[in-house]
Amino acid sequence: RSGSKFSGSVIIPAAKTAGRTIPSASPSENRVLLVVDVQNDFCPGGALAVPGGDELPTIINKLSRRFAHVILTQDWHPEDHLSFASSHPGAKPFTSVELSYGPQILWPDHCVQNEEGAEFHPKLKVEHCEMIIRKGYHRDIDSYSAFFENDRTTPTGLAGYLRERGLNRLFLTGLATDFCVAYSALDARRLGFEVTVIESACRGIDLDGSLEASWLQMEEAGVIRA
Ligand code: VGL
Ligand code: ZN
Repeated sequence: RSGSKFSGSVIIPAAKTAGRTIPSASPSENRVLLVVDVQNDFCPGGALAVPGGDELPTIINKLSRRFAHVILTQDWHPEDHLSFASSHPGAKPFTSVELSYGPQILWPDHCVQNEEGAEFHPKLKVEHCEMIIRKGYHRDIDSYSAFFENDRTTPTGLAGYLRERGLNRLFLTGLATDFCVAYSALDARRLGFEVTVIESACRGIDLDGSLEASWLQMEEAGVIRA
């Protein structure tokens, strides 16, 4: 429009967090940091504690300042979720059962909706996080991946969000390396995204060698291990 003092582009000042400049999101910025399940129950003292999980908030806070786009995931189960051993009379945690969609490991009750265990770790501070995607809220099906529930077909909507916004280079961090991080990374590759897993910003559960097995699978699928 003639007479406007703006000539097409608008300069938006970069947001500031803890004295460090966060890159402002230019339309060409296609990198996104995905922070998987950094919640109380996955940290020492929690119901399904991952060793070293409480080391991640500081690491991820710092890392996040290099990303204009950050998305968090939150494991978010109803109290009678079918992935809980307590929902299967006589069953013990860390054993496996056959559900309609295949084998499912049974876990201690964890990340129950609206309880403290489901909250993000109090030291995790990513003010510019643009979306929180909850998963595992359908009683009858678990969801390790941020993209699909454990039937590997019911979508969470994350792929659509990323595609619509042109965010096609994913950097994964969080808990647990060998479950929710690995499943998310593998699905993201299957969907055609570029995927880097930042090993120093992840921690694993390692059930029966699951940590090494998940790295093998990820590397075979073309995930970049950084
Ligand atoms: C997870 C087991 C059960 C994870 C979530 O975040 O890796 N693992 N629910
Ligand atoms: Zn869970």
